[in-house]
Amino acid sequence: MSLEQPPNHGQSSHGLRGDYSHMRPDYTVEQDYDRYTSEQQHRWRRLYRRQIELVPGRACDEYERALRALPYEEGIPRFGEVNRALAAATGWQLVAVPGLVPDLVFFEHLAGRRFPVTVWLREEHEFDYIVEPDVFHDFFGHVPMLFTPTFAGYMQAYGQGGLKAERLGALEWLSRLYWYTVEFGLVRGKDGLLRDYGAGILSSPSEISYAVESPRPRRVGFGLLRIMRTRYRIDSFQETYFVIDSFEQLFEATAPDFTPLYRELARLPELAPDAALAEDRVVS
Ligand code: HBI
Ligand code: FE
Repeated sequence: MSLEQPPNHGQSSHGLRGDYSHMRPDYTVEQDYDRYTSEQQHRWRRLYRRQIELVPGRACDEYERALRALPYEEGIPRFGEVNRALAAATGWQLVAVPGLVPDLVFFEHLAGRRFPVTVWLREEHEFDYIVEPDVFHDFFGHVPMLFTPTFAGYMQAYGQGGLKAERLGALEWLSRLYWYTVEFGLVRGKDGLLRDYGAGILSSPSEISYAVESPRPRRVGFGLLRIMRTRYRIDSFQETYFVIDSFEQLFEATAPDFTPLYRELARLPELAPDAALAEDRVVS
């Protein structure tokens, strides 16, 4: 089980999938919709039909409401079609990219309310699990949450914070915040029950229920320092999930300048993914 890999900065294209040969300086490409084969369209429909069945009672209301209004049933979504609805909802736009892009490029896009969405779809042998983000992970996992204004505001603030963090040498700490919120975050629903909002959970056929139902993982109340101290694994279920009470809490907690936090983090030992601290607010 590999521990946290250095956040993939995508500096070189070796080992990265996707065609980076025709991209613009900002790493964007055309979606080139006609390039998708009928097998890929069919695979998308199978991925979608399986995953949408798992959403009720597990994903947060904001996510489910947005997902059901999105034209995903028939096949791989067209960026232009989703962008018309997204611009009206929160002013965000999706931009097509060949795959993972360097952190700075990624932050620049988020800061400009542009979410980079990978254009390629996983292979048949990756139907149940894939490490890199593909078009299904991005559209099914990330895009619906961008229709929630407060969460979209957090994503833009994250991008702005990333540009600052890079200058301060704080990227590793900040990538943990992304991991434990945007990718693997849980939120307490209005009914007090735990719900998924993280894209890595919502696009996974197994983790979508594991994260909110299994007794095995630790579930800890959101804490900025606690999260940024905690390493993560990229290729197994999370051992710890962090729970926010609302997207407003997430947005407000991360509004202040992080510089003093980074100074404190430099003095604190980092924590293993399964660490348990006495001061942890354990959430059942
Ligand atoms: N690039 N296309 C893409 N999608 C991501 O989610 C992404 C990325 N580059 C870097 C990255 N995520 C992480 O390192 C974030 O923590 C920044
Ligand atoms: Fe992702």
